[in-house]
Amino acid sequence: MFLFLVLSSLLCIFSCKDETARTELPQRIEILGIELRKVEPGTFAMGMSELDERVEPYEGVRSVDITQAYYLGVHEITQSIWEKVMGSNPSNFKGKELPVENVTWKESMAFCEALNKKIKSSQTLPKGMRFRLPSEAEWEFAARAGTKSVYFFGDKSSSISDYAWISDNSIDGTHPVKKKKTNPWGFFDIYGNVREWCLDGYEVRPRKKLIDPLLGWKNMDKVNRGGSWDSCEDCCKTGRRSNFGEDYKSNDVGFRVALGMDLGENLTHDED
Ligand SMILES: [Ca+2]
Repeated sequence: MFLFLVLSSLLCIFSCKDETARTELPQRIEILGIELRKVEPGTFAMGMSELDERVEPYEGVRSVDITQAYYLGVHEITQSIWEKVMGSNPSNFKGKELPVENVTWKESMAFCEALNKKIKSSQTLPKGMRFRLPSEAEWEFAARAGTKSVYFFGDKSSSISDYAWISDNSIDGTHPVKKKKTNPWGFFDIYGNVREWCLDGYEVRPRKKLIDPLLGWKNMDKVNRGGSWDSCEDCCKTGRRSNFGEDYKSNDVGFRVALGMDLGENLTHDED
């Protein structure tokens, strides 16, 4: 009986602690017009199945644990938000609510650093969290939103125009963010509009369980996800990766931000 009580108490301590940690973080945060939604920790299968053996090492399915809650932008970073933080607008297609594009991976990283500095005095950020690009695993976990299908709305692409601006419906350009339906967790433009830079370098995925992975950090070829206004349906599949050099820029490449703990990326910290 005594042992039972001790075990029950321990279980309560751990579960209550976990529950407390969950409730301490708000579901949504909005800063400088950036709307972010919390993503709870979880396990999922990242990648694509039935691949050619040459591609499998790069895109094959791996089990991934996300062990810490993080926030992901509900929308792609818009030009108005970029201007507030960076004071310029590099985009090819101009419009305040259009996603910023024509930004390199390095410039996207610089935006996150500038954003962190701009709000440094704010007390509204969850403790220990900072703005950065999402890891590829964080991006796909939120994009899948608990689904295992090829797209978050099913295995067939027939309804993709309800959710995405792609080559079939974009009329050769970007569109204001948040105009299509969201994925099941409330994220807009996961597919299409602009493809989105992630933290990871493009590298082979180790054949093992991956825990909070950040792969290929030193690789200058960087991952981007989701396809763009210039993509076919196939290029938007949830597990599909694409990659460009860290200095590459194009009118169909942008990003959304994450707010989370460091993943070991050795970003420059300003602790002042
Ligand atoms: Ca997108």
